[in-house]
Amino acid sequence: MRAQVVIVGGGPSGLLLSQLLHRAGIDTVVLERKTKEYVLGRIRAGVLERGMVAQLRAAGAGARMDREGLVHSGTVLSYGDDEIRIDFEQHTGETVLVYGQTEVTRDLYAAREAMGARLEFEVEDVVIEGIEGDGATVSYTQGGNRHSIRCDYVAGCDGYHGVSRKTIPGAVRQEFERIYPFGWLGILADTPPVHDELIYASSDNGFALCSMRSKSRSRYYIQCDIADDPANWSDDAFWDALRRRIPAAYGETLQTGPSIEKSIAPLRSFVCEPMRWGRLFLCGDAAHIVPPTGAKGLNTAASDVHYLSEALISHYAGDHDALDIYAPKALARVWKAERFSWWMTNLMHRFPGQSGFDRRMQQAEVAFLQENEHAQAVLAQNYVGLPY
Ligand code: FAS
Ligand code: PHB
Repeated sequence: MRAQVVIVGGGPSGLLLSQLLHRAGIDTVVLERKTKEYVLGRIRAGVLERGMVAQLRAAGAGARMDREGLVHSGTVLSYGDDEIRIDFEQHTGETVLVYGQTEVTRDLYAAREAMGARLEFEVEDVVIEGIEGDGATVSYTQGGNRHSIRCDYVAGCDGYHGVSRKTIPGAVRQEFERIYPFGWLGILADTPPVHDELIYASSDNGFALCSMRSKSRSRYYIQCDIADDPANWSDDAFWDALRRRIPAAYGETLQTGPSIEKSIAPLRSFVCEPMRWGRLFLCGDAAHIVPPTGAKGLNTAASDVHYLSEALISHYAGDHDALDIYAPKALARVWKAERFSWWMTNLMHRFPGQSGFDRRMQQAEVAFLQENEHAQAVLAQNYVGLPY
């Protein structure tokens, strides 16, 4: 088989990239380790930056998002019973869209199938070769048979645990990491959200996030021990812990119900440099991970895809310098997303063994945010998404 670009990974990065390239006449194949149903069963991000919204529309996969997505013009940060509303529109003129990653992925699969895309599922033992030569080869096993695809370029969109990052020689790769000493226990419930905007709550009992998927489906998270297990948490225990972390006024109106999903996400900051090696380009979680506190994971994958799709389209149109621009440009925005996510995580969480001084530093940061419009504007600019 042959393709201009082989895309390893059929999550949001791989699907969005293949859709944008296909619409520009560039031939791709997407190789996905799991089944489509498994990929769609993942519950992950919930907030889309303006850049991601624009890309989904450009990919012809934004119609349901525009119908069902919830436009949010601000968010609430609370500290005990004190709360600050960050007004995105006042500070940036922009909003964000609340629309789950699961639905984004579903819409992208529908768009890819409508275009007759080459999507290969349940592939195993993917091996990427020849990325330093005059053409690459990607081989894989599917249904017990070994296949091989010759291609010009490979996009590694296979997430943190994928194979593409490890294809870059270890002597070349530089990896930067911070692992946080806690996780997020998240639940999905068919209950009306406790507030019409998101609430990022910090309290002496730990962090909580009140989010949503629609006006009748809520998504809540509480900070939990890094070694915790969802099985340790009854629904009632979760609701009680959440109530103790959000302002009392919201705790009194919180509508609880049975959880329909319960899982724990570890928190880490991670970046791999370079994001390109020869004919291999890394995109999304394959190259970087952020703690979800700043809602930047999926959205930074989207900016990678924007830069890479533009570079490949320019390259195939004859601009042979275009590909050299991808990695430095993507990485510059990745590090700004890493900084914001790290800052939000340090601001809002209770760290085990945190000293009294560190706690006062957090409280002083929140007090400054409460009093200073410019500080609120900086948070708003980062949250709605820095320009591409
Ligand atoms: P993904 O990991 O989504 O997709 C990679 C795909 O590659 C997967 O489908 C995988 O099956 C496939 N793959 C892996 N290895 C392969 C191989 N060898 N061969 C072929 N295919 C292979 N972000 C937020 O903004 N907010 C959140 O609340 C949030 N919560 C998260 C919770 C969890 C548990 C995780 C893991 C991430 C979360 N994220 C969140 C970040 C998440 O949304 C990612 O940023 C987003 O999924 C990135 O998309 P991809 O780069 O496509 O990677
Ligand atoms: C979510 O709705 O899953 C969500 C929203 C905002 C975040 C993280 C997760 O920062």
